[in-house]
Amino acid sequence: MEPAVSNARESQPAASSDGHGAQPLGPRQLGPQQMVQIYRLIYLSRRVDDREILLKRQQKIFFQISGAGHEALQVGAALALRPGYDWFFPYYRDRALCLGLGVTPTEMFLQAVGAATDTASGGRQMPTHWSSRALNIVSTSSCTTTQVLHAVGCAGAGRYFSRHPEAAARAEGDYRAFRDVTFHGDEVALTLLGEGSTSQGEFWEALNTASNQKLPVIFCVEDNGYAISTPVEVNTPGGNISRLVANFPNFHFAEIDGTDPVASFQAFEAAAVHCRAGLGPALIHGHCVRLYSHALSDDDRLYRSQAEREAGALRDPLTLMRARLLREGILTAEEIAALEQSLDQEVAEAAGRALAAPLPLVAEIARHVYSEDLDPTSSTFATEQAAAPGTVTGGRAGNAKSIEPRTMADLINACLHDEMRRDPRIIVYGEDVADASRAAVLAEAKGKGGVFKLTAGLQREFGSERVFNSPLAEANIVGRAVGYALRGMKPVVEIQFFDYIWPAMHQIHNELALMRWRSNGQWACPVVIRVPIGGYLSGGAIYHSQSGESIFTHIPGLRVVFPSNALDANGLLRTAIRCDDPVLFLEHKRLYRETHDRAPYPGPEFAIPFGKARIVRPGTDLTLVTYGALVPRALQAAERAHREHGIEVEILDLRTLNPYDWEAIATSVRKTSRVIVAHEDMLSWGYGAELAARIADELFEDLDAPVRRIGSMDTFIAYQPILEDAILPQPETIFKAIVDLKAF
Ligand SMILES: Cc1ncc(C[n+]2csc(CCOP(=O)(O)OP(=O)(O)O)c2C)c(N)n1
Ligand SMILES: [Mg+2]
Repeated sequence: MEPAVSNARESQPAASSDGHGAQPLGPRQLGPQQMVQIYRLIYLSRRVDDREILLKRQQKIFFQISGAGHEALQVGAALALRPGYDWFFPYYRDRALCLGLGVTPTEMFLQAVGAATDTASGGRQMPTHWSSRALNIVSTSSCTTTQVLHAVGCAGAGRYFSRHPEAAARAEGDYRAFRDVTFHGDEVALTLLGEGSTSQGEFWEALNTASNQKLPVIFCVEDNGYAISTPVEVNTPGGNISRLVANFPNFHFAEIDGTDPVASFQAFEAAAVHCRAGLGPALIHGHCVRLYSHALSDDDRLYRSQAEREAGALRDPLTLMRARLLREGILTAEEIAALEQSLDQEVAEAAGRALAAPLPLVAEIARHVYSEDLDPTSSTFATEQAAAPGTVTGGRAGNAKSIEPRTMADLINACLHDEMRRDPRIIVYGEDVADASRAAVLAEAKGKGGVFKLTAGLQREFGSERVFNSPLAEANIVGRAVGYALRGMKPVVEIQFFDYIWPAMHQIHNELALMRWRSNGQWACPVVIRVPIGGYLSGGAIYHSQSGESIFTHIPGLRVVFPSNALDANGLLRTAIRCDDPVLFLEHKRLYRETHDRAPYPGPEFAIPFGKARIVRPGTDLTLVTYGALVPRALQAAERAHREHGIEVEILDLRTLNPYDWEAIATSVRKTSRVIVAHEDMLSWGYGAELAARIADELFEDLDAPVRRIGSMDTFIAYQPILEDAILPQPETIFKAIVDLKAF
């Protein structure tokens, strides 16, 4: 029996996609109705492209990139998978896929004009940067290849929820109240990319985990032979990606003619069967053609021969499918003409509707940079008074009595234990964070639990599904976290050293932090990234001692936390985990085991709101704004200034850098009229520059002296301790600045 095919949502082949019906014996053939549907989608996609090109030339839209030549491959995928059930991580060429899944031409034109009612982004993203919550199409960026790691994380989340359905339950009091979970147990994640984009490391990082964990991800490489002007053999050694990936275990592979929609449909059906059965991922390599230039701003005559362009035109899937309908007697020429005419009409009306649509409001630009549901500065997280000291169990702190002071390392570990007990959606992964990947060894060995032992005992208590080692690949860690969090999970991941966060920077800066804003609030990924940072340890040298927090406070959408003591680390980490925004949680390595910053375990409900500075030392003569490892150094300097000069310095520990407590700074500066901003990071372009500028701007009338800054030298951190000491600010540096500024 042939399924109805009036639109893609109704055209799902029952046999393979719900996992319950009998599997087809061979590739399933498509009936006439489905063949017409395929033609309809290919034609519609092409006409939307062509209309957009016209609108761009008329300057009514501002960007255009087409899917012309890729449609057959994508339509095959759309018909084989299930929108709103399976998950989709497409790229900019995937117009025909999205039409097949149920995105309407009107929605596409609304994005092209940047309308307020653009359902994908509210006028924030270029056209073809898809997003639909209802259809499970996750917001896509312009970055080539980032999406493949999201798909892997998404598939991991689906598996996790199907094994731990209790974790999907709604819960009040934290991010879970706003992150609803749906899962089916046999859903697949489809991600698509161009052949040029397979050169990105993230592609290989995604294959790695999908293969290793047998995740139900279908990778589709849309091979049009070019990445803008660069031909395939430059990107792909040997010119064929299928040959390069062939040895990844657990994969189902198919290399197909991507201009043939039936072959494509059959390949996707077979891939989905493999994935839904839990056998592993699949990769479909479709050879298609790029019929137009890369985008409207490109001219392919500059780098392609005429003969090649003419040969490509002969493989146009639209022409091929039209000929097939005629050849197979499915439609007559007149019927095709009538169908095309009605689709032309549909496209014209859709474009007209979009051009008349309201434009976004300038007043709403800042909406959805952060969660509008849960404010981490709010009283929800002000439970410091409710602290109920108890006994720490598990992990590094062992069964220590509550009143015994514990180190920052102990109390971070204790918070992770507490929160993982409370919230089954938390997973912890990163490099070497597990006690032992080969868990059997734990019967005799203590376990690693992180190079700084901050995650010690977590795997032992919560198992290898919730606490595990990642591959040695930072983009993999953060990219997958985005995918997990999109599904409602709470990844609390570790980057082993701040110095090695850079491979993940693309994911942090371009994906994690702006998923919510770019999708106009539809998607969010409230991940916590824990990162050991800083120097003062002697011997850390260039690649184990750097700071660089201002680079991250410069990213809208990302919260940045930097505690200076054990108690704050415990309470702020709890807020980071429970809140609904992505958080970079910076842990100063030198403070991990200091004795001066220890505190008794404050109990499992102790939270500190973001954006609330702590007055470390009250004073009247001068304000010193600082954070992290400079807090104890500033305190030393202030005590000396008091002893030797009678100067009373007020020290503010900011605790969180984004948001930061402007009120506390302003109140103190109004009182003292003198201010120093001190940090360990380099002076130039550092965090202090922003604070100094704002103080000078908004508190000018209150100042009796210039705003001073203290930071490290504008170099890297050297290995030899004499050099490191000279490079980093010392208590002596701060003392001198205090005395100097007081005398100004
Ligand atoms: C990370 C990144 N680098 C560079 C670009 C600029 N860029 C956009 S598309 C593209 C070529 C992509 O080629 P391919 O993956 O083959 O996809 P196609 O456009 O051919 O479908 C490049 C270099 C980008 N968007 N993202
Ligand atoms: Mg290409």
